[in-house]
Amino acid sequence: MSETSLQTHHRICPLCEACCGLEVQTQGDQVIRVRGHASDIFSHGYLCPKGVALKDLHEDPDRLRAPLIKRNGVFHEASWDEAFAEIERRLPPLIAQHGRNAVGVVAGNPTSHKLGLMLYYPRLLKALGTRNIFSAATLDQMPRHVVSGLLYGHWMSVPVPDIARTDWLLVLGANPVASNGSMWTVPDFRGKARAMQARGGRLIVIDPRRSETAALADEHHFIRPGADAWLLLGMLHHLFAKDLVTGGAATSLVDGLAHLKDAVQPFTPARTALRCGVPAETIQRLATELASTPRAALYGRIGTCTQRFGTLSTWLIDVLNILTGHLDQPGGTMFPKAAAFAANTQGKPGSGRGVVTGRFATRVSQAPEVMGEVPITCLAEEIETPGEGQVRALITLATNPVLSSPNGARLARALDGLEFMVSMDIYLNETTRHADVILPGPSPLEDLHYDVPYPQMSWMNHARFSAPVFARAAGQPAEWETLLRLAAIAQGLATPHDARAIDEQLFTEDVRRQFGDQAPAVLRASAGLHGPERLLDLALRHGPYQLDLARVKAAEDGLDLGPLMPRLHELLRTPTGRIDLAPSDLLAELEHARHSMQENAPSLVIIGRRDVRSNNSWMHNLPTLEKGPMRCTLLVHPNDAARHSLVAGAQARLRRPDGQGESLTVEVTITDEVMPGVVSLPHGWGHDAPGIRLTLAGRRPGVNLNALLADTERDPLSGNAVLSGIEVQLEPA
Ligand SMILES: Nc1nc2c(c(=O)[nH]1)N[C@H]1C(S)=C(S)[C@@H](COP(=O)(O)OP(=O)(O)OC[C@H]3O[C@@H](n4cnc5c(=O)[nH]c(N)nc54)[C@H](O)[C@@H]3O)O[C@H]1N2
Ligand SMILES: Nc1nc2c(c(=O)[nH]1)N[C@H]1C(S)=C(S)[C@@H](COP(=O)(O)OP(=O)(O)OC[C@H]3O[C@@H](n4cnc5c(=O)[nH]c(N)nc54)[C@H](O)[C@@H]3O)O[C@H]1N2
Ligand code: SF4
Ligand SMILES: [Mo]
Repeated sequence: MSETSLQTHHRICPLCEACCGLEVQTQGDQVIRVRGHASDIFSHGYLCPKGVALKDLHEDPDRLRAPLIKRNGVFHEASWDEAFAEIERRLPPLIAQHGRNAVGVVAGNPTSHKLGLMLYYPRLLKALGTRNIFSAATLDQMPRHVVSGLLYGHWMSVPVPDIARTDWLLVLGANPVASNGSMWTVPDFRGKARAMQARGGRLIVIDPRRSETAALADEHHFIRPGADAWLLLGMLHHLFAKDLVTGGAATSLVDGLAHLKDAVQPFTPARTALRCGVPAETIQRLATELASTPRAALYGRIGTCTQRFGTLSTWLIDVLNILTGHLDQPGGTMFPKAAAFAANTQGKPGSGRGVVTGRFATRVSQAPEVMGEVPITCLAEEIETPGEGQVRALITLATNPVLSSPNGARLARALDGLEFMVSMDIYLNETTRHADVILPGPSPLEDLHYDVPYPQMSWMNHARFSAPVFARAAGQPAEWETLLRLAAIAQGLATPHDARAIDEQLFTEDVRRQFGDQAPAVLRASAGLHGPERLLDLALRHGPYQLDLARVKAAEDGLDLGPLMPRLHELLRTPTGRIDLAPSDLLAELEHARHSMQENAPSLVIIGRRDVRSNNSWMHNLPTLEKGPMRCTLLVHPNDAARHSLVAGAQARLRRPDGQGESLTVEVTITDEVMPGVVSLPHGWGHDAPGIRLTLAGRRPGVNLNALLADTERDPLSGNAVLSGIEVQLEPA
């Protein structure tokens, strides 16, 4: 084949949870174009502008291609050996002197989209043995994990709407038309929602902003930010009051119904309507429709998670689905069955150990551990506060918490106070500029791909693998190799440099432990494979479909493993093999919700927003996405604009009345798409820090919403940050 012939590669997009199948056309070492892979069994050719921008990402001159080491405050390019030598020189002595908890780890969003990071990150954690583990999960979906753990016995047992068959879908606090879905892998949500509407189904959206998804909906209702729990409680009250609690697959498995019924008595729709701003008649009608539509589902996401009552709201969503007979039913919410890596397909079907939280707590704020980690909003104080267990060194993996975590400005100062910081990241950005060593990963097109978490939350069952489009540049390690080398350094191994050898040893040990007598046969079956591919092959062989990597690789369009099927009986991993509908922690939260039912709405609160051409904090440097109007503007309702003497395009100053955080100066867009009393600003902007290497993003930096938000507000059960519904003051700048 000549150097110049066109080649077509099929790739799963690693950028967001939709996991679209893409077709990448290349010529030699150039990307010619990216489009949807029409015959992909899962996404059928759908893609969004970010998928197209993979070409820009691959070509971005600012993307790091060699490690950087900081000396006297200035970054210098270094070889990989020099970078690891620097880490070996500085990290082990810190651990020796101050103990294992002196090293903190923060893992970010792209970690979950990378096979190597996902499978080898636990190796690094094990080698470090630290309790100071933080991740974007506590800025995002931790309430979902807690509820899945409490009700179904595993953090990752996440029911998703069966959109292919539902006739009524209520979406709270999610905007899948812009975000392409989350904790629900559903490429082309718009197309699937339209198909539902075409068969007579209805889409209803509850959101303080008339979002892109609300614009598509049959019905949209504003809700006071942070008040979803009261809407849902009103619905639940109505179900009990009108005897609308129906049978269904799950009801024979539930305990605690009587407790629950008692506990929701105070939450009449008349009362909860005042708190959430949705009229009582609407609350009652939605509950009746949910109960009387045979195929119906409730789905909540960022808006319902990133609030003070995040776990309570998420629990209520599941409770409503269960009590109306929709959980585990076609057209309701169902549990996907992943081909690999799903704990709910392992071990004895139908019962298990369940989950516990709070096995330890953070040193400064005593925030309980959840799912092996502690709230990211505790990171700055753990770095700043002296004493035993203080975080003195930090390893960041694919994360930019200075922009993505509340009180980013404080966190930036705290990072400067560290004795040592290593970042595995592909950019020199607002967070990694504080590092001493930056270790870049390869371009996504130089990496293989298989999704670990997302098939556990997908709209249909499937298995898809993609090979790298391009070989990695000479000397560039895969990220799993970098993680193993870091792990070996942390453990003080004598020869930490040979990632392949370390991998061999760890794999063999794991297989012997897990398979006992069968270990030799298991090892033989994976001969010739190594690294993440070998772990994937093993997981596929021992998964519920008994596949193997060769079979998945051979399916160029992906393997269709069928529609979602009822599986609650075998999926449960609770100790009782049943669902406790009324866990004591949640009944306690109901008490708190009852106490705050009378709270008055502040006159102005802020919420977030996502735009289809943006991805959290890190894709603003790509020409395809950067085009067009500025996206980091503050949406203000006309009444509020008038009240604060603001005109369209004016600059406004935002601050918190409690004096926390920093004030922001931002351009105003006046629109009635936001509810009166609510302003909306996207997160992930503010690319004006000194020393960063984001040329294009720096031309229109925007402002950092998270510099305004406080790191003191959390949902107590999950440790999730409160990012929505925070009181602000507005004035002309
Ligand atoms: N106010 C407010 N804050 C929010 C949110 C909100 O709604 N409102 N949303 C929250 C949510 S849901 C999330 S998930 C977090 C996300 O916050 P983070 O976890 O910080 O993730 P990103 O902002 O996506 O930043 C990703 C980082 O990974 C790097 N990166 C990209 N690709 C790779 C790769 O292949 N390898 C490596 N090693 N690095 C890579 C990027 O350069 C960037 O530094 O933000 C949260 N912050
Ligand atoms: N284009 C793009 N896609 C993305 C991302 C991105 O940054 N850009 N980020 C990815 C990530 S990490 C995630 S986690 C997902 C998130 O996916 P989604 O959950 O769909 O996130 P958002 O688009 O922020 O939608 C949240 C909606 O909740 C509303 N809302 C805010 N507060 C409340 C409230 O108190 N109650 C209710 N009912 N609604 C409220 C907001 O107005 C917004 O419309 O998106 C992913 N996809
Ligand atoms: S929606 Fe866009 S970013 Fe998300 S997986 Fe599909 S192409 Fe990639
Ligand atoms: Mo997220």
